[in-house]
Amino acid sequence: MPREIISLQLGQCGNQIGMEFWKQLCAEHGISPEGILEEYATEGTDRKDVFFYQADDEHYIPRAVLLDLEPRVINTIMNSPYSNLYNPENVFTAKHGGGAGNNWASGFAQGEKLYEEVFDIIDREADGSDSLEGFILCHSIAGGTGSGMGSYLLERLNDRFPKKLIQTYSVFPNQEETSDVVVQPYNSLLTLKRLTQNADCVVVLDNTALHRIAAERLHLETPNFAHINQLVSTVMSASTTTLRYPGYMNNDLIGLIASLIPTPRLHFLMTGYTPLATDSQTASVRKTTVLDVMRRLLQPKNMMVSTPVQRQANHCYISILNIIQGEVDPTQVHKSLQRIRERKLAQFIPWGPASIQVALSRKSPYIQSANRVSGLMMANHTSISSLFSRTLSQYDKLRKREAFLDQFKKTEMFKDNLDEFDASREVLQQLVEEYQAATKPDYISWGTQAGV
Ligand SMILES: Nc1nc2c(ncn2[C@@H]2O[C@H](COP(=O)(O)OP(=O)(O)OP(=O)(O)O)[C@@H](O)[C@H]2O)c(=O)[nH]1
Ligand SMILES: [Mg+2]
Repeated sequence: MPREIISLQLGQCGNQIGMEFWKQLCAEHGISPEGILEEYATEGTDRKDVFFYQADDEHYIPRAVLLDLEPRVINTIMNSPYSNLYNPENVFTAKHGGGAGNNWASGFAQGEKLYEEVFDIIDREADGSDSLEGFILCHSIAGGTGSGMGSYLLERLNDRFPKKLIQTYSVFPNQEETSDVVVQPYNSLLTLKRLTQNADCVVVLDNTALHRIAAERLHLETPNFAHINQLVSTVMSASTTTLRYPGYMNNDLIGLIASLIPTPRLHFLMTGYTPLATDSQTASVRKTTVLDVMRRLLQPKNMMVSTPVQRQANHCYISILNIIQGEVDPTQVHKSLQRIRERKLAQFIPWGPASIQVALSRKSPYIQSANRVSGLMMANHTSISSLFSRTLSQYDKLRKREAFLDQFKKTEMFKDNLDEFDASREVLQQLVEEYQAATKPDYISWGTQAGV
């Protein structure tokens, strides 16, 4: 029985990364941009039906819903070679087409108004699956549509599908760029409340780190979104390989999440991937081994989140899952883990049994790769909380000056008071404290002490 997953892509960023994800999935499964199985794609042991369904004429169609409040990005997709891939009934752009103007409150309010139309699509898609496991939401947290309407969708998905999992791929803004979006901290804070309360698992994609990795590792002077989204789609596709190429473990989303998230709120994951494109130039002089890959995955510079992983005091791993693809002898895995333990390369939480989990996964037979072995690390690490602390302090600065609140006050939610800001701040502050508490041995009793 397939455990199907419906993906919802929202706003500019959500649709742009979603687009790259589907391109990559098509390539890996031998599906043409029109949704037709390529002649060479005869190796039928992959599981396409988690992410695709077949139409009456056997076309493969993504279980994807494309949503935006402005038409530009979706029009680009619909004018690309992949325009016939998607179910046109699942493509929705708001009629007025004005977007949410980088304003969370506007995105949220528009989401409320479009509730019927949007959930007609989502319900139909859900009814069309045999055994729906959950949803994947792709969006950014800093704009208006992906963040505001995304927040609204997360709340409603929770009500309407209480038993289904919700995983998000959430893009965090680049901190090193002086942004033209002054209200980013407001939008991020309000979204992070929903990501904390209404999602089961958030894969954090941090534009700051992605930008740095693209510049340093891919030797690009000025990386653009196309380069960065290449990294994003690599991570997104690698993180779903165990679902698409089933092996002996982590064959469904719940298994993946259960192995990484021991306590419900600490569900924000970092990722790392190796080797990246130019690393493979060294392939001719180096034989990639499992130990190489696992060791490199533990280096902070490979993490796609801008927190120095090991250098920070006290911070530690709650869990690690390495998804290793390629020609791997399982005994190598065992030896590598032993070596990593001996060298104490990873610092784990003091309150639970912790170790690096490894899933060996098959990879697409249709894509050539220069490397024998590649790996994705998905890690639950307490230093992710430094991203939230940063958002809190940026928010506090703006809020103290009562800066840029006018647009928010024009909306229903904020017209009488700013309570929603205070509530969101509270939730995020609590989250930071919980991550802090998780670095200590008595974390298990923290919930009762803190009264949450
Ligand atoms: N990685 C990545 N980040 C993006 C991309 N497009 C936008 N972003 C980031 O997303 C944030 C802005 O959000 P958008 O997705 O453009 O906004 P939106 O959801 O369309 O909302 P509005 O346009 O305000 O209605 C900024 O932090 C951008 O850096 C993309 O293609 N890739
Ligand atoms: Mg937009």
